[in-house]
Amino acid sequence: MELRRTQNLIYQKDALDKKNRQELVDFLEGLFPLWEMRYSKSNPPPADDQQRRLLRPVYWLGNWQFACLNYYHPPKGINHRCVEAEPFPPVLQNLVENIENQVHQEFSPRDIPRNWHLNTCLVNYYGSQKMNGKWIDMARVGEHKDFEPGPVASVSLGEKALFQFVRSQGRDRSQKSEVVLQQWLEDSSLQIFGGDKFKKQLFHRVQRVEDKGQKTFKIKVEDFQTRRINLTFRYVPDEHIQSYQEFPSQLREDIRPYIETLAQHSKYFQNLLTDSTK
Ligand SMILES: O=C(O)CCC(=O)C(=O)O
Repeated sequence: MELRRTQNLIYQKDALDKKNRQELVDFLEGLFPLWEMRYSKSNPPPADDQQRRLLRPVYWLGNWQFACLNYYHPPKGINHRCVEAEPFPPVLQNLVENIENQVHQEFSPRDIPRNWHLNTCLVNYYGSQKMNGKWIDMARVGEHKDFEPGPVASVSLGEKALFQFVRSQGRDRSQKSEVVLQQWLEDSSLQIFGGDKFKKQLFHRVQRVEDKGQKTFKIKVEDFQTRRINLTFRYVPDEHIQSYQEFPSQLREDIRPYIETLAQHSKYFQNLLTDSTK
């Protein structure tokens, strides 16, 4: 098994064996991802942006960070951002346990927050969307940081993606960000990054996803062809994950249509709606 390490960055090719990969794909193909809008009634777009759909469908496990509530961003953005969601299925529990062990072996304790454990998973679906009869490639993610504390682990399936750590030029769009390090993330690979450099100083992005036409997934999103799935595992302090019922009524109203859509296929979200009407 090929393993590449620099300080606070691990890349492991073939981290999933065939059986685990297939189990994971079966699980993912059974999900019904959401295509979320960035803003909502109580969180309208700022002056320099407009209401828009995210570039890709997503699914969250552990807790759901709806884009329209803004993502988890300590120290200020910790309340009413993370809605308790479905637990990790067994196929992910084993994987997560292995990753957590690896982090404790390979990372310095100063880069692992107290109580750190991977309790949040964002599943990103990369591919093309059919618009006015034409397939448009949407397979990328702009530069950003993940603000959940501690190391983040990322598992990739499908076509390989060019992942880059960049030094950002901020809001000055005339200047290109400087690529500091890049890595092709291959099918069944695992990447783990943490520490100040990779989490706090540099941004990261997915510049493009190969389109060799071989690897596609049966994902239940209309007019969307998925050729790559990425799972990023993160840690949100448990006390910042709140149940839907604990959210203020305006925020519940903003996300209720999403919860209702999820409830069409998920027992967990069906029960959540039943409980919230009691
Ligand atoms: O798809 C990837 O490899 C990266 C995803 C990512 O940057 C994120 O979920 O924050």
